Amino acid sequence: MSNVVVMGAQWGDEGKGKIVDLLTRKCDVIVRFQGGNNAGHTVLVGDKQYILHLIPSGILHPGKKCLIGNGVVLDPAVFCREVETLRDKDVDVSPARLMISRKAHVIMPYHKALDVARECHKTNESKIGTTGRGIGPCYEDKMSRIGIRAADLAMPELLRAKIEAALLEKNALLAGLYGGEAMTVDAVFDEVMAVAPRVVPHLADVTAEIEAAWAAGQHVMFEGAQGTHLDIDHGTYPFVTSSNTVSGNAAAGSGIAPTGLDRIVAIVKAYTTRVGAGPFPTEQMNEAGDYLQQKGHEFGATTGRKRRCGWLDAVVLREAVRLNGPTDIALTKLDVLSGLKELQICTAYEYQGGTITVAPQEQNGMAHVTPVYETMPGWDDDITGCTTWESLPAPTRAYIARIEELTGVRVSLVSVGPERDQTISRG
Ligand code: 2SA
Ligand code: GDP
Ligand code: MG
Repeated sequence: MSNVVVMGAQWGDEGKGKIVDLLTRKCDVIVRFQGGNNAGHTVLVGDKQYILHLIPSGILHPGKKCLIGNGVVLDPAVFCREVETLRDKDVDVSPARLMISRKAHVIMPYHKALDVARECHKTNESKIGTTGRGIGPCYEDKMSRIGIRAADLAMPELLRAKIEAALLEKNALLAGLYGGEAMTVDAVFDEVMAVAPRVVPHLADVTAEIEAAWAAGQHVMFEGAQGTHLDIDHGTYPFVTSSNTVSGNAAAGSGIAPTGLDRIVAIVKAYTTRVGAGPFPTEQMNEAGDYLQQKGHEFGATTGRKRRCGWLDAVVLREAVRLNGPTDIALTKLDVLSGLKELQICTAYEYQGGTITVAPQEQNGMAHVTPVYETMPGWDDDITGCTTWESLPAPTRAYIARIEELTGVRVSLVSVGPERDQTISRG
């Protein structure tokens, strides 16, 4: 393996954390390239569970370097808390192995307040169900060219001036439009400066770090967050997150050329989940959905919200294949399907009087499709102990083969449980 991108093919929570952790063994450097602490990547190591929100999951492997790229939005207080939690568990989080791009944008207190205020003031139908972590408002400021970048944390005068300029607008919204409390420059400045000295030693030139790794013959992994259908351009807009989650952003979001990306692994959950609002054609608000939710322990890793659950959607997957160009698929949570008599796979949508096999492009088009299903036999066997392809029940292998047919992509990894060794590699 050379340089690999790991990205979610559905609406996030496909099990990226586990697969990144697994593939990290063959890599030397792990880079986060988009999103922020809205992400929740769960990794189980023995009896210890780690949920990483901001720091690349590779941090759990001693000696590997972890980089937070320019495409990430960084909440400095959350960064410090996550560093401390990891340090308490004896993980090395020194600046020598954990670095932040100077160009990454900083989530400020007013971003979080705005995120929450906006959601509160929306009608029920238009609420996005954000994580409330300030992600959208921070990316807005980046695009409006008034954002605060990580490098500014080492330049208090510039930081203060930028806060002053930003608050002119933010207070008009927070206090004026939404009727909340105005924020003072002093309070915001002091809050950020209280943690800045712990962040500044981690600032680095991420491009240079990756170049140095390559010059030394090392391999780099790019760890995606959220999923393809939450992408700001290609997802179910406006019910999306505020960054590009597709594989192409691994290059722009970490400051390298796209020619540096060799392998692209799409993480596919064996069924579909979504957390937050927005269309979800194969959602099952019935016994089957409850079964998946409970057996799969489908709760948000950041907010604890119950995840919505439904059948596998091959239209969603084909769209992900178009947008990401995966070389192979890692199929996760197959064990959760054990015990279901029959499995449904959505192979197409009925939409506007016709049948389509890729996602509609109109706003909220996905809310108006009717899934076309095919039925496959389920299996009763507990597969959590299977370690080889041959030991999987025949209906399980048939389900995987059908996914390969419907997507045109090879399933190279099969995950049958949350643990590192509950994975079947097909080479
Ligand atoms: P935001 O906060 O602006 O990014 O929210 C916009 C939409 O993106 C969804 N979103 C997510 N969906 C799945 N998983 C995410 N991470 C957490 C997890 C979520 C959690 O690992 O479980 O704990 O709730 C994630 N982050 C953002 C979000 O639900 C909105 O639909
Ligand atoms: P991510 O955001 O894509 O990293 O996924 P999350 O960590 O938010 O959610 C995936 C959950 O599924 C985590 O609790 C994982 O420990 C768990 N998990 C991952 N792979 C498997 C699997 O194959 N089987 C089961 N049962 N759980 C898994
Ligand atoms: Mg998650």
